[in-house]
Amino acid sequence: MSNAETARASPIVAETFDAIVIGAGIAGMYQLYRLRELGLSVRVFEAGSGVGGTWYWNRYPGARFDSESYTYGYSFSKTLLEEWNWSEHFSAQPETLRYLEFVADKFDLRRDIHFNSRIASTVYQETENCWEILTEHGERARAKFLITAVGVLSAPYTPDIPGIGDFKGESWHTANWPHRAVDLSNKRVGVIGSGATAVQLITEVAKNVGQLTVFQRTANFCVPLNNRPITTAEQGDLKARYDAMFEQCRHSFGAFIHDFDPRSVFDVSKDAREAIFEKLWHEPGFGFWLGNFHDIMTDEKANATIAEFVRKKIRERVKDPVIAERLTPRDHCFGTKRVPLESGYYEAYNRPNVQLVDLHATPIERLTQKGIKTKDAEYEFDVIIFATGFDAVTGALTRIDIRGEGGQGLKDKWRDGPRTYLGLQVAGFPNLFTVVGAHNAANFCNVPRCIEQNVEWVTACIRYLREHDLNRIRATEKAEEHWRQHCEEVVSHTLFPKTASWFMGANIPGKKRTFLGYGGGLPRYRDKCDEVAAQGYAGFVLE
Ligand code: NA7
Repeated sequence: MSNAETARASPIVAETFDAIVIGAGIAGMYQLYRLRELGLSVRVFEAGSGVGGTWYWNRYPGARFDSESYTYGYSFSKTLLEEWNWSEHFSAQPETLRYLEFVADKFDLRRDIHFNSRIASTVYQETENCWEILTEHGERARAKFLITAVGVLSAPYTPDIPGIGDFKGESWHTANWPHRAVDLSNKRVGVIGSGATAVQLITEVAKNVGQLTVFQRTANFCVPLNNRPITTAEQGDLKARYDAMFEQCRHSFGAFIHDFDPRSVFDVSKDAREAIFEKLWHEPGFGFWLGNFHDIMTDEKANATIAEFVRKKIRERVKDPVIAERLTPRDHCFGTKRVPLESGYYEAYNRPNVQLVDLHATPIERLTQKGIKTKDAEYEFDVIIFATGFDAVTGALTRIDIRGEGGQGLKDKWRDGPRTYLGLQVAGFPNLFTVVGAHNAANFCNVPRCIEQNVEWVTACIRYLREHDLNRIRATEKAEEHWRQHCEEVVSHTLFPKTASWFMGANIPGKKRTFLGYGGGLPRYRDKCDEVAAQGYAGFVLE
């Protein structure tokens, strides 16, 4: 019997709460804080042994966020904003985890969080109108409201490569990096993948590894992060500008302090355009992508101008022209895959201890006891690192056995792509809220900004139900179908659907290829959510 089956058979009596939250990352912690304010009894179940979600799991060298630190933290508490000092414009994982631990302590969150408790299943009990959850250790609990705060990129994906269990050295996925110091100096290390994670990891590891071999399938358009420490003088200035920065984020497409230039690439001369690209190239963060001409995301001809600019930069930075060409993306438009931000990534390939294997030319055939065998060679390693990404957006939910009305499974319902209403509820799953769920603006966002919007909407909804003596909220099939059509319509005007990416679910074999987020940006998404609430939760049935 599996752990989950053993647990199902166990007679443990379920504790009952007003609300259960799954996940103690940025979203789950904030949801707990807000529901406590409403006076609800809340229990958070967290798979890890500490808070932090993404920042708890992703401990690989080089891990850091690509949002400006001061726009990434919670905005809800003035004292928290005042007390916390970020040390860099783009903070690294250890500091971000310390920040989230600080928040947990400050608001005394841990007393309602049950750690080391991965949820195996959750079933809606129709007669009692409650959700019963079951952890992998066999613990049960019940609540009227269930809120999933399981993250966008939290279900690690390791490809099913033949011989994967044969390798005798050490091996991890980047999201399961060991919680101990890892010494890679003098080691022979193989990295599979070249996405945003690999780009951060490779840059850092290359500096002190014995020999590093990168197995790349698709080259990416990487752009400089331009990170630097925050000086003491800047600290005060940034704090004085918090309100203005959060307001700016509220109104920008991706909730960053960068927003698209309303002009077209072709509104300016070629020289002027190149000068703008050059200026943005030297600015910090996502400005080069999300602060660029708006039509780079909608018009292939406009996109070609910026794609060529980045290709030129790669050629300038990588000394060996063969390696430079291998690192040059030619099969997708700039920005239709998540743009990795880098701090010396291309220069890593100028080092004598780093080599790049092009998997298009020589695919991996299998893992062996000693390493990785491609079509033309066997590479021997002490350590193999899988930087192979995530079953994004839907994976963390479909890996839980979630059963709604009539025993319907969420995984079955989403076989042909996610179906949600506002990315916050699913028809047939009453009183279940999916914070940062599928078809929700939070999937293409400076995530904490969207998390706050999601959590505040859910909290207001639960408050409304309580104030009106209502016990149940469920999305109608009709509203759900309208939302699905709206999401598809919005993204059809962009270049996203043309590229195989995790945004499209295309990185997971067998997963339906469809845009998993909301392509209309945060302001438009928020307006839709607010409109629904103002109409007494139109599209939902309240009972
Ligand atoms: P990504 O962006 O999904 O990248 C995963 C990488 O792994 C990518 O280069 C893939 O190549 C590669 N991959 C996946 N499967 C294989 C197999 N079977 N063989 C070889 N290479 C493979 O994940 P990341 O963790 O880098 O980034 C995820 C997000 O985290 C990122 O967008 C940020 O928001 C933070 P492919 O491109 O599919 O050819």
